[in-house]
Amino acid sequence: MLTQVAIIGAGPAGLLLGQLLSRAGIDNVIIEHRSLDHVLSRIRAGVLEQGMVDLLREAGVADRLGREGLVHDGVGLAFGGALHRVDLKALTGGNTVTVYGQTEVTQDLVAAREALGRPTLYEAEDVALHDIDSECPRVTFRIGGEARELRCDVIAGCDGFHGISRRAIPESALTCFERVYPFGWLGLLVDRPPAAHELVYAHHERGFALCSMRSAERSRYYVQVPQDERVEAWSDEAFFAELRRRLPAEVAAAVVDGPSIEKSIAPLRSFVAEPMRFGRLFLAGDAAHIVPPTGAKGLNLAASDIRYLHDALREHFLDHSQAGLNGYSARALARVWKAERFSWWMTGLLHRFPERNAFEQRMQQAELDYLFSSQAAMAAMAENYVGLPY
Ligand code: FAS
Ligand code: PHB
Repeated sequence: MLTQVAIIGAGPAGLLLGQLLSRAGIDNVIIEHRSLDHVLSRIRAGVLEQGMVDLLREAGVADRLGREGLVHDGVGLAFGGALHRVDLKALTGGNTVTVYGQTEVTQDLVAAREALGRPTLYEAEDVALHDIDSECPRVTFRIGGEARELRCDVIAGCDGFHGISRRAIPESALTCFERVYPFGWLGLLVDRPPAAHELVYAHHERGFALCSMRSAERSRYYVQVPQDERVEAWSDEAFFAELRRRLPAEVAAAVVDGPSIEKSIAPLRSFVAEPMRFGRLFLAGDAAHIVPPTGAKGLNLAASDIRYLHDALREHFLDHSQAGLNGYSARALARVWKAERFSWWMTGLLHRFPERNAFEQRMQQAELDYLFSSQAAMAAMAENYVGLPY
């Protein structure tokens, strides 16, 4: 098999890149090691920055997003038993966020790719990259036991944190930065109306909690749990009781219980691999970086990476210029590190860190007090939350 761009991974990054390249007339094949059903079953992010909404619109996959996405002008922060609203729109000169599940984004991208008739090879086994520092890189894999090879000009490593693309880069050529947090997020999805019309991030002495949503009928909740917590230890009843303990009274009273349709624990880490390129292999999305979900940046960073990588590949294939590809890693990392900082800051601000000493606990309290006593501090938080410019 031969193509111009081999894309490893059919998550949001790989599918969005495939969609943009296909619309530019650049041939591409996506190789995915899970089934389509598994890819579509994942419950993950829920908040899209305006930049990502604009990019999905440019890719021609934003019709349902336009109909069903919930535009939010503000977000709630709760601490000390009180709920404070951050007026994102007023503080950023009109910018907002859109609540629309990553699952829906993936569905829309899968449908668009099928409509274009572009190839996505699901359930590929033993995917391996070869000659990535040559002008003729190759991908080998097995489908249904049959050995296959895909020759290409460029490989886009969009296979997430646990994928093989980053690992194909020699360790000597890669520098990794990481912080693993001493807790995780226990998430629950329920078909009940949300507790509030905007998201509520809650700091509480028992631990962090988040009230989010997918629609006016479907809610997404999270509570901070110890790093080694098991999801089996949590009944739905126990989850909702703990969630209410961590929320201001008026929000807790509005939480509507119901049977969970999904319940899982996600670990929290900050991670960046530099550079995001080796030869003809380019990393994008979680393959190159991970943020704790507190700042709702993971999915949105995948989108800005794809913006930069798509533009660079267009220059390479259509204008025969290497400038974009040569500048891709530095350009993407400049935005990645700012989102890493904001996600790390939001996580430090809102979570309970049992290992922190008394001084560090006071620093967290002072950070919260300062945030709500300073218009400048609130504006800084707002401009990062809605998303820094691409
Ligand atoms: P993805 O991991 O989504 O996709 C990678 C794809 O590559 C997958 O389909 C995988 O099956 C495939 N793959 C892996 N190895 C392969 C191989 N060897 N060969 C071929 N294919 C391979 N972000 C937020 O903003 N908010 C959240 O609340 C949030 N919650 C999350 C919860 C969990 C459990 C996880 C893991 C992540 C969460 N994220 C959240 C971050 C998440 O949304 C990512 O940022 C987003 O999925 C990034 O998209 P991709 O880079 O496409 O990676
Ligand atoms: C979600 O709805 O899943 C969500 C929203 C905001 C976050 C993290 C997760 O910061």
